[in-house]
Amino acid sequence: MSSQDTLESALGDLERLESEGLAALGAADSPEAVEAARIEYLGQKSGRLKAAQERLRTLEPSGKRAYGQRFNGVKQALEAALEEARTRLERRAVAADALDVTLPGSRPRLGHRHPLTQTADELIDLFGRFGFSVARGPEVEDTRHNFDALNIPPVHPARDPLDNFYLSESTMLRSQTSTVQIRVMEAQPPPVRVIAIGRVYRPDTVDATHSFMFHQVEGLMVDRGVTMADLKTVLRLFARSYLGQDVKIRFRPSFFPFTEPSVEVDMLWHGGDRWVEMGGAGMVDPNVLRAVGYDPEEVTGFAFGLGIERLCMRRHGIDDIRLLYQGDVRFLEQF
Ligand code: FA5
Repeated sequence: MSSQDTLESALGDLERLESEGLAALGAADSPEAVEAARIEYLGQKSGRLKAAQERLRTLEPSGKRAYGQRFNGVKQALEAALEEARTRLERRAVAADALDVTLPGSRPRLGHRHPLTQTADELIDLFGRFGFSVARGPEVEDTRHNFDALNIPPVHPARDPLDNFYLSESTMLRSQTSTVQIRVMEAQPPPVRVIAIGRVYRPDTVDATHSFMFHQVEGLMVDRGVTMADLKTVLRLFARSYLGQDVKIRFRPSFFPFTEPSVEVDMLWHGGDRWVEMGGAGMVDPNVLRAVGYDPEEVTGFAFGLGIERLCMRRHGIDDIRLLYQGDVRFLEQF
């Protein structure tokens, strides 16, 4: 009778072990809690399952079989519950790393075009409306395009190594976009009506209106009967369209080897008490037309080259050219 009781109470203990173990593993909410439950129930040294297994020895032989079967069932149930608890935590860790679609979104920070690029795009648009298409030329130029074909002879002071970035005796970083005039005329017969926009390089001392690298917009129009009046009209129209109807510009007689006559174009700076040079211009010199195989008796032309930085500065009230190259977002954001 007493061995029967022992089996009964042993089976009862197994039952409790199972339900408590399943509850503990089911409730374990962290890797630490799962591990603690594992040690308590399935621990090899002093786990409760181990103790239940040892109890087998104390039972009457007649009860061993029933107890052993039940024990195996409990063991399998607890091992399965441990496995399940581990999988559950793993899944939750993966989910925590993944995108939480309930969080408020963070807006990507969109940039915009640099003010100089904006200016260049507007120039292309404006001159496009005057019938000018866009031409391009290389920044690494040969001295023939930068000087010779522009009627600048080898002895001319503009070719001084101190005033240019030479790469070799016959190649250089172009010092002006006038090079593109030559490239365009070499490539096509008249009539021509193009602008060229790009970087130019000069070892100038940097100050509020000078940089060693800057941008120019070159304009060239060659056709029958083109006159200085056309040049002045186009530049005035352009200045009013880009800088505002009230902008004041003036033309001063000047000299460029590749134009005759030549002028310098100034704009009244913001604040209104100072003239700043916007560019040079003039009627294409007959020598230049001849050098590219055009007949100066047939066609005439005008050309101009304007500093894009200064146009951009005048338009936006920027007082120092260096601001355009510093990449300071607080400055750039304003345009
Ligand atoms: C020229 O470069 C001539 N090629 C312009 C030209 C074209 C004349 C076609 C006739 C026919 P100039 O060196 O003056 O000219 O430069 C033109 C403009 O570039 C200047 O008026 C100024 O606006 C700008 N510029 C000149 N040097 C710098 C500099 N270091 N930094 C910023 N802008 C400059």
